[in-house]
Amino acid sequence: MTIGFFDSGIGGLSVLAESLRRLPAQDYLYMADTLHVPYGTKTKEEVKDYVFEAVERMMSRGIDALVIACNTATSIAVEDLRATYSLPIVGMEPAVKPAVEMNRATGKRVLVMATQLTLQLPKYYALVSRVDEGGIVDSLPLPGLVRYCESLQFDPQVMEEYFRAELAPYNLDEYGIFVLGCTHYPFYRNILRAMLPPHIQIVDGNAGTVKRLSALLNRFGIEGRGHGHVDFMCTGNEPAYLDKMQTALAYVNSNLASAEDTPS
Ligand code: DGN
Repeated sequence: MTIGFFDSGIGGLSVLAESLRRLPAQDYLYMADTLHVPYGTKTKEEVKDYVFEAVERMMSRGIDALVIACNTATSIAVEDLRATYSLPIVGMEPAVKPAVEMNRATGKRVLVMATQLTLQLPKYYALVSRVDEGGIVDSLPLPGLVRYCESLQFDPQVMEEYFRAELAPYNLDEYGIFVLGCTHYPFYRNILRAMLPPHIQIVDGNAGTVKRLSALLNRFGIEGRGHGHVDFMCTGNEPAYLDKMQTALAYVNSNLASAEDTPS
């Protein structure tokens, strides 16, 4: 059995890493839409076409379940993908609901970071209006961050400077929790952890997505008989692509959420 993971680039590796940890007996096919990354600044229509083209290529390689390991692509295409393909499909959602719950006791605000497109879409508004009873959720688009990540820019000094500039308008004492609502952002978990005041928790939706995947695999009787083998595909034609994927997967592994800041 093979589980397909899709993202515009390397961001979905943060979800794949979580899945390799929790579901090591599956095999995986990872597809990156390297021709069209980043998605966050494209139109809805463009992104939907790109996602369908890439998923079609994954289908022809043969997958038994699909994870849309990209918040932007999920918001735009997951319902249409489910209507088109009969295999189990799991998408991403910024972890706003668990964050609001985990944060309740602090009385502080919640900051959701994601791509511009994710934060503009009706799905996000619907999510926030369902859970944000006290009007405590703020949203911060980080349009430059996917590009940094795709160029494997993980230098703590450079990235700290970037985050300090983005966070300058915010009074960090007012915030109790940050939500990483784009699958590229957990690459920066350790850098953020080191620079943020210790009272600010950092959560992402990766563990929740892998739990949903696991439940769906059980429901569909898709048993794990693999060994955590990962094949990589991309839409572009980059000779160094495989090396990049492997470097990025190793790097994101060292940034995975620890059990205590994982939303259940
Ligand atoms: N990783 C994608 C997400 O979770 O939204 C963003 C990718 C992009 O291309 N901007």
